[in-house]
Amino acid sequence: MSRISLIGAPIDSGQRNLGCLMGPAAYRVAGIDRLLADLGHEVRDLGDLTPGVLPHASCDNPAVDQLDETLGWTKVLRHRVSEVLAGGRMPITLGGDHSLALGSVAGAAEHATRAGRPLFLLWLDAHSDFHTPMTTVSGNLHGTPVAYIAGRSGFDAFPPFPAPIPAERICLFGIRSVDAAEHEALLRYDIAMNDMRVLDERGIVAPLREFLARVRAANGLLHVSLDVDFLDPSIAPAVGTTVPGGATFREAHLVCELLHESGLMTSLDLVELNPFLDERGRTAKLMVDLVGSLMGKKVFDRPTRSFH
Ligand code: EXY
Ligand code: MN
Ligand code: MN
Ligand code: MN
Repeated sequence: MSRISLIGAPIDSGQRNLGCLMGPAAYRVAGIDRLLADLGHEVRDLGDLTPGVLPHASCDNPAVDQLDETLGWTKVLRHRVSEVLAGGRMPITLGGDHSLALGSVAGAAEHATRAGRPLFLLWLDAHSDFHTPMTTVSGNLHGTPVAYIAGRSGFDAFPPFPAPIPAERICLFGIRSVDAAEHEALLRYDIAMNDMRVLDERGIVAPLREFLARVRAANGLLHVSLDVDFLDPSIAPAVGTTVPGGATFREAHLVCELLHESGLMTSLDLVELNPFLDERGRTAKLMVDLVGSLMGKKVFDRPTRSFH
């Protein structure tokens, strides 16, 4: 049984499709709190954050035009995630676009530093999100969090990241869209790049188990950032940045079931849901179904993992 705090983060300043701000409400309508309670977890819904007083910030890249709003949101989210973890609870941040990870992962890193344990990051996404505010062409800051978390320069307007996560503690998983500037930078960082070609050849289990073994060996904390576009658009169309060839329904549930069995996840983001982009909330319901697998829902509760 986990003690879970739901944090609504209706952030949409990291990209330009209107609709992510409805994400937290969609997860609640899809019954995320009831699902978790039915699994025996103790759940508190902390409601939705507000961005606070917006700083007057700018950067030299004219394409970036929502820096102040994003800064406002990520500062309050960083503090909330850090204090939830300090209280011994698991924060599940309901997004909102992926720029929220500029705050949520920073909050998890603050806690990891306080706890004296290394923080690991599992990034389930079609995109590497490895731009800086200076390299992004779109100006959409949702394409930058991994760069900030890994300690790349170019985030002068943001608070210093508590302790940049070394490349060997970051696992990108499901990647199938990398811009030229990201590609050039990623070749200089030894980040585990489990793009879809790797997953096609090796499958889901081996790469994920290898990463989880490293987390366990280091007595690490694990932050999981789940972008809706990790999933194949045919099963999860309600996201503004779909890329064909994503994780299938079963692959996604297998990732979540393996994470649950590992017992290693300490914080979670659900990001990029845009309920305006599908009908009858089917993507929101799928994401909540995946949270069920992440938090212990089983078809058949085997006494052990031996199923070979
Ligand atoms: N790499 C492209 C850009 O920077 O605009 C697309 C980024 C999409 C990011 C979404 C959250 O994963
Ligand atoms: Mn906006
Ligand atoms: Mn993303
Ligand atoms: Mn993405």
